[in-house]
Amino acid sequence: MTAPFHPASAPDYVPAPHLRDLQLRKLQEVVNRAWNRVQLFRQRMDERGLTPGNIQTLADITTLPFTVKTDLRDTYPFGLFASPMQEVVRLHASSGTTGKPIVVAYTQQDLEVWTSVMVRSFAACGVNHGDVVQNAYGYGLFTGGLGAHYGAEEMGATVIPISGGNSDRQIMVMRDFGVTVICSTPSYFLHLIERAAQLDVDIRELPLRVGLFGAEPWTQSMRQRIEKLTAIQAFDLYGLSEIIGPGVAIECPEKDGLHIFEDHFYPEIIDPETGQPLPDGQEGELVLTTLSKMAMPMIRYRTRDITSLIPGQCACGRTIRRMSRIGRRSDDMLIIRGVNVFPSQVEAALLEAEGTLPHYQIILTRMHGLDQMEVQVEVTPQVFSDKIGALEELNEKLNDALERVLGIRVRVTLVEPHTIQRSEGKAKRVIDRRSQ
Ligand code: DLL
Repeated sequence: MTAPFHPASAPDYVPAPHLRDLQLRKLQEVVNRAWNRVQLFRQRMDERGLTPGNIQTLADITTLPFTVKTDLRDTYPFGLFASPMQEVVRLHASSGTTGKPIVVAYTQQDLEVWTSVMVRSFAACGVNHGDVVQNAYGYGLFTGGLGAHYGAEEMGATVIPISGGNSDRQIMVMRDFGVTVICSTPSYFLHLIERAAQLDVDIRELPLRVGLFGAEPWTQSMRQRIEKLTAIQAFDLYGLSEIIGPGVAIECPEKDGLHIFEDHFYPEIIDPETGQPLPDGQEGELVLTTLSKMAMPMIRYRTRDITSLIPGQCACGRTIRRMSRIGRRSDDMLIIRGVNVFPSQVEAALLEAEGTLPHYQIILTRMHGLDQMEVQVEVTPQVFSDKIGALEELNEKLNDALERVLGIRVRVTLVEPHTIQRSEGKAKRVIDRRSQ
């Protein structure tokens, strides 16, 4: 599939030497801004004996201090702002799982940049004016809703700001309003697919053709399931509140990695243990520096997301670099009886098998001091209504598949469709009852 060229995508094709020049100039500016205006950054530069003048080449970025999530919490709510409140026109916040939320700020110019990267994201997926976009990302403090909204609107598409939830209404709107593009978390879209079937709506017969899915990890197998069930093109959209929200990186029709909007976000990959930079192609933690942010510049922000920068140029012709899809975070690793387990490995193993539904949950408990891991997975009604042998056979198959992937034996429980709680936003894959 190739998408017609959209003029907003022009910066995606800037020759690399020009892009590097632009990045260096913008890096120098943003470091200057943060140094002059953000006390924590100034202090960390002082400790290293650095001033903005030390940034002479792009490679010098590695001398700069990292910023981490706790820096945002420790300076809650406004401690990292580089603009006075009079210039801040929007605040968003992300709750996270523990403690205080983190607060992020935007000037008018920051919002314009955000909108422009979302326009480029939609364009890369072949969306254009004339499309009808159902935006099922949550509106509110979460960046997903408004981020996608302004991008789609700026592009001239018709936006339906439906937000997450109320699935029956989502299906009605999708069918009656001629929706061609859906934006949501992949897990919520799976729920919509399922609900549509219950309501006798066949998504394959609707004009829906493209989905921009993100805000949570999802696997290639999950994409295949979605595309098979709905006959749409499913694209991976990446972003995080600290950097801007959705629109940091997007897949193109090649679906061979996500293009990072490098003219605004400078990527590095580091070894999460040592903090040392890693070469292209090697997997590590993604570190991002905002090159354009005014209200809240982030210098070398450690995302905790694990990926690699893909060497070479994409067949689509874009010059901006790509990263591989984010399957996991360095902090979602579970250690089960000494073995490292990632939920994405579980997802991939489960979805390989016929008869499973893409709804699963991992439940951790502790018995006699030993960690136990149970994987609950829904199976199709057919498997459930078949004779008992079919269930046992599938159970055995999944057990073996998981053992092969994880290296340990875990308990698989097959459950009926709709047993696992659905989420309207990010899915909760792991329930940890070990401390209860
Ligand atoms: O989730 C922004 C967003 C909204 C992205 C809508 C895409 C679409 P936060 O709530 O701050 O922001 O969460 C950011 O979510 O560090 C990743 O761990 C994860 N994440 C986001 N997109 C993806 C993706 C939004 N495409 C955190 N694949 C990030 C995997 C993702 N993980």
